[in-house]
Amino acid sequence: MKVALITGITGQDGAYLAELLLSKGYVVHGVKRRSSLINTDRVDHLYEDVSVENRRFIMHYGDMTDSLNITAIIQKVQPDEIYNLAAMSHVKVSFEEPEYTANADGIGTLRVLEAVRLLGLTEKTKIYQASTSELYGLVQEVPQSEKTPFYPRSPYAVAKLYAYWITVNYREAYNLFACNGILFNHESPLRGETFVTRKITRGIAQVALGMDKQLFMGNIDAKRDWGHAKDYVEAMWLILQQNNAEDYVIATGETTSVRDFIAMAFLEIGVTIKFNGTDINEVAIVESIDESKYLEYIGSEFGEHGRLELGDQVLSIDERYFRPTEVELLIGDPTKSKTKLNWQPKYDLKGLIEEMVKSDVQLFRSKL
Ligand code: NAP
Ligand code: F7E
Repeated sequence: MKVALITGITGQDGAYLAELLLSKGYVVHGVKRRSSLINTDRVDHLYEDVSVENRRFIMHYGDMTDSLNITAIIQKVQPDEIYNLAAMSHVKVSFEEPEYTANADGIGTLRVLEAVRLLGLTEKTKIYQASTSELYGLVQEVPQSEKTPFYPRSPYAVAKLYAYWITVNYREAYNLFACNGILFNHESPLRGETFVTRKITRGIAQVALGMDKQLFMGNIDAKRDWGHAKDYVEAMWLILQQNNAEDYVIATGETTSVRDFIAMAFLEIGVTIKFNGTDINEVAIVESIDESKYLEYIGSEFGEHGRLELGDQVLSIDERYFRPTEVELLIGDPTKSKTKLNWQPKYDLKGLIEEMVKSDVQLFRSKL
């Protein structure tokens, strides 16, 4: 049985990856942070009590900012594969916590690599580093491939730039099997609530159920290459199953604006919206409603604001969500991962939106 260690197991990707590896027969160890409230919701269904014999899902307390702890966990687990997913992953928040982000996301990666080296595990342990399309930032080429130069635009992306290069350096210097997956945005019903897609699907569910009046958004003209997290964790695993350690772009090859994502998500519940106005004065209003679709989806119970009606204003722009420096356009070129890894994503954007909206409508209906 192969043994995997996942840092960031309580996050979106950590949860899907743990499920995937367990389904492949791995013993899965995960690093979770101590917090005053329980933070393991995404993996609670995988939990096995300490009394269970031959447990295949084991959690360890840890933090990417603590070298001794990271080294001790790796020494204890003796993993065949490490998936380094732990990070302060929110781009906007990284402007407010730049030093912590550099420590956890940048130096944290060094801590993992150096622990493997110092523990004499370079022959045994393969390492996956969660690199990101944010490295391309102010894009130097369209679409972005493994060869496109980087131009990071946030403290998060700069920290991840260090992590990217220290992974390459340890591969070249010490012959470590260490790879970067340069993953473009990937989403799911498990996505953190403040990332744009989840904020939209949660917001639409609340507005449609009369629990809120409208969404407040930042730069809705930004474009992203969005895929489904379930497809992307499969790529992480494939990257570590190759004969050679290499870096790969994982993307769909299609880009969509935040504006179009919002319109598509409203359409999912039968509501067509129209954008009016410009810049920070732009709003969206309800233009038409497919009654049977809306009611079939939402049911007949509504919160204090009642049901949606034609002409309702359902979105405003709020400057607080703008970033000091923005990444306007991302679109990946997945040719290498499709040909070399034979990676084939199963979801398209419509399927992703449908799953996320359904899940959030169900979530908020249960709170009515
Ligand atoms: P996520 O949902 O924000 O999860 C991040 C995980 O890291 C959580 O388990 C979090 O723990 C943990 N973590 C944060 N700081 C830590 C620290 N100091 N020590 C230990 N653990 C820490 O992120 P995700 O979407 O799953 O992304 C996984 C990784 O891929 C991240 O490194 C992210 O930067 C990168 N990435 C994501 C995308 C994307 O579109 N999702 C694309 C490219 C790259 P808590 O649960 O306790 O907060
Ligand atoms: O923003 C715009 C925002 O926060 C996407 C992380 O997983 O993917 C993620 O980073 C776009 C940006 O993701 C709001 O300005 C508009 O242009 O969902 P996001 P991100 O910044 O692309 C990469 C690949 C990672 O590696 C990161 O870890 O949407 N936007 N209005 C908004 N964004 C947010 N969050 N909230 C808004 O109200």
